[in-house]
Amino acid sequence: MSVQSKELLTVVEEIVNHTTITDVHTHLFAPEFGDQLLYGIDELLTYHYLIAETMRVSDIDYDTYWKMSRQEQAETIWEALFIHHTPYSEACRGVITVLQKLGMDVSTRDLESYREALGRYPLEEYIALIFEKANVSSVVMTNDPFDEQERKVWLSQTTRDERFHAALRIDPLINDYDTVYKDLQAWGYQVDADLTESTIQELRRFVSEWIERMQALYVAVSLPDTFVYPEHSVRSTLIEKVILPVCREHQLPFALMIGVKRLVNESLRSAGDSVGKADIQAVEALCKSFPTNKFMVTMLSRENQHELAVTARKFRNLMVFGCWWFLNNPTLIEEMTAMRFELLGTSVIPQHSDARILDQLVYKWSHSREVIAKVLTEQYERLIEAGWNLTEEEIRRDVGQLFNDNFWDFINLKLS
Ligand code: REL
Ligand code: ZN
Repeated sequence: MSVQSKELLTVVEEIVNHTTITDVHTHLFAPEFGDQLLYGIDELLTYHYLIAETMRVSDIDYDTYWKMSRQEQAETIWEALFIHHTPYSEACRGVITVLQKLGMDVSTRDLESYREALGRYPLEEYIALIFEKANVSSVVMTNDPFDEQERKVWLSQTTRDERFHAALRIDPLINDYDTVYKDLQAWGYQVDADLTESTIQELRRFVSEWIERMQALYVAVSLPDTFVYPEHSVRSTLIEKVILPVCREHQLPFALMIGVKRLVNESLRSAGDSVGKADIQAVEALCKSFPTNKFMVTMLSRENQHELAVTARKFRNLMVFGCWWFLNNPTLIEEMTAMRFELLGTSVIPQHSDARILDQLVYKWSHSREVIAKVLTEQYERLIEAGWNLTEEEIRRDVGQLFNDNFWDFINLKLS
């Protein structure tokens, strides 16, 4: 049955809210990874986005903050951002949305009562509750084989919670080879500082073994705003000679997250990264030179978004995903999503959560769903005005593609 203009928003919202999501990029961990899985109110409040915001409104010095226990840090942030100021920034509102959706009375502003109420859940129950409230069916983790704590789990663990997929993250290899080749040597790979033919072979073996061990869905890296390709550099050689051949062999996408300026303020630690506009030609050159490789790309600068969407029109091996980090704000999600829908139709992965704390799945997705439903409704409205008959099944199909199928189809796509 065709959907009429006046009921459109309600129908789209209903479908958008009830379609379960595959979250293609998070920093969450399966329960097998122990305390690497962060959750609960103290973690929520000490999210690095909120640390940066606290430092703007408080005169606490950095060292004092970092020396505090996690609970004290959370209390400092709660006082600064939620009691002495109004928490309407996106990251602050996120905490309120989580508390509200978990049934807390946010009008009391009583942190201790939230701590007690949420702390009562056994972990397994809490994970199930958060996945249900967020209506997320599975998430992709960010898995770093160079991280000692994580590595140990991978080397000893054989089973994994099925809701958590793996992505092999190789930032240290690509961005810091001069340091990490020594780790690789210690782990039994015959590699040198120079990228000789035998070193290349060994590096391929390393990447391949970790893809298999993790059953990774894709290989990923974050790159600075200064990233260029091709160039005479270790990074370029590693991408061309190691990463892309292995990705081809396993038919996995290579995900590039471009535009981060790491640690512009070191005192802020994890909150100290910033953004810069990158050169789209690197993406164009990769997609063009390696037509049988698949690339998932997100860029951090707002200024890169239009050219990225245009580049995806030119290359079927490019899948644009998410509104990353500083772009994950309603105004920017709306602008970017509308532009992507207009340029790419349904062939985009509009969002990922980037959740670092389990509970964040609830707010990141409820906030994004609201904006995506609005933008989608506007697209449909224009079509209906042009005389197009739209059915509920078609809306369901589209939302299914945006929230799940586009990702899974791209993972399974074989380009030869
Ligand atoms: O995957 C990344 O590199 C980034 O998303 C993270 O490093 C960043 O800290 C994250 O929390 C942003 O949302
Ligand atoms: Zn991330």
